[in-house]
Amino acid sequence: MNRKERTKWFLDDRFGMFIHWGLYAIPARGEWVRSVEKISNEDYEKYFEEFNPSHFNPKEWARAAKAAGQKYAVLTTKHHDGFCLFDSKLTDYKATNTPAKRDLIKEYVEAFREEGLKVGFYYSIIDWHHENYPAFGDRNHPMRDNENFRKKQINFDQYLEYMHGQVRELLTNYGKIDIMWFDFSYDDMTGEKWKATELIQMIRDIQPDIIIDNRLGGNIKSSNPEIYAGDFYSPEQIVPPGGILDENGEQVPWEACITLNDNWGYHSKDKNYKSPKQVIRTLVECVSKNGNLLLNVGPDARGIIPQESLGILQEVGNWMQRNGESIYRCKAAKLPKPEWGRYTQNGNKLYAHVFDRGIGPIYFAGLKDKIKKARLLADGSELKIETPWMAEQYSDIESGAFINLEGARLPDENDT
Ligand code: FUL
Repeated sequence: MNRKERTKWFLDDRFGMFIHWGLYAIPARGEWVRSVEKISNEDYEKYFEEFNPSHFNPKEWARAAKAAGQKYAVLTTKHHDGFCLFDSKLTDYKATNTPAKRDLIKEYVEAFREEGLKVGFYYSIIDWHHENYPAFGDRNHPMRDNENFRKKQINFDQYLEYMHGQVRELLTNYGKIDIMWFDFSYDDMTGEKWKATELIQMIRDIQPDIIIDNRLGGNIKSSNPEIYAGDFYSPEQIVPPGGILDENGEQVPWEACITLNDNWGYHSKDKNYKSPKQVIRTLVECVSKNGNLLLNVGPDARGIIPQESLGILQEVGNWMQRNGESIYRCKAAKLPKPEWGRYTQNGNKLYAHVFDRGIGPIYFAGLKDKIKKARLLADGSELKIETPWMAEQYSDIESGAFINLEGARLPDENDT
């Protein structure tokens, strides 16, 4: 399988749930807390000793994702703090050794599969806990930022063996996995420092169809994009203007990962939540530029997704129920960017997502001939076409409706 074939389902599905969860949910100040606050090994240890997510029920997470219209999920199997939610034979630093005493990844995979969702693993190649992980401590690489480690002699090869071994475990012990989401390589760490070629080869040997993100190789450009660039790009907290093109000007698969508030991991004081409307717009924005949206939730120490996040997901789900047709299997339309919103397209159906009502009819510039039929997607009602290229009535995205223009010949891939 080549990248195009591997990523087909992914680009059709368009919308996924990112889940950041680990020991850092206990201090509840975000997933970087250990590095940012320079917490020592000993002090961080207390979270390991007390980790006991009494309300952990991944079936509920899966149901929330499904109800929101999300088709896949990606969960942190190990974040930068090195704590493993899975039962790795290669470390004691894992959920089965905490009071939780469970392989949380196993339960996650089963629950999400049961709801018919695709399953992904986030895995941090950074590891602040492993004794052979380098103690970068400068401003650009505040990776561990811990005095205890600064002068320590390390054997990086041993870390690589551990890291590769854990990836092998993850892809061997939990059945078919759909996405491997590595995080992250910084500029001076080329893919080869992580032995990325070898790693990717191993992954493809175990799970040939899995898709892999682009974070193994830093910003290194490779002559073999299948290897270093991964299967998809992973812009963070941003929807790249114009989508993402490769050196030849071809669209490449991408997925914007975006938080619901300002943190990935649970933060008890962060109430800066986006509105459901903003989230819907962002999803539309991604699809209108050929991208996916991986929307994050950060469950708390008990394993519960914050109420605010659940509320947003529910509203997005209501919208998706009526309008999902304009998201799944859709892509960018080859039309000039409209003033009133965004287009998505699936075959000869053009979806006009109206962001701003304005006062008059809306105009569809660039169509090859006149519109034959226009309907509100949310209820199927007829829309009056005033002149061949203008629709007089329309609703807006807030009320969950927009126009489905059928029949007009649209510029397609063969049009220049
Ligand atoms: C970043 C990480 O450092 C964050 O903690 C988060 O996991 C985000 C998705 O990727 O690079």
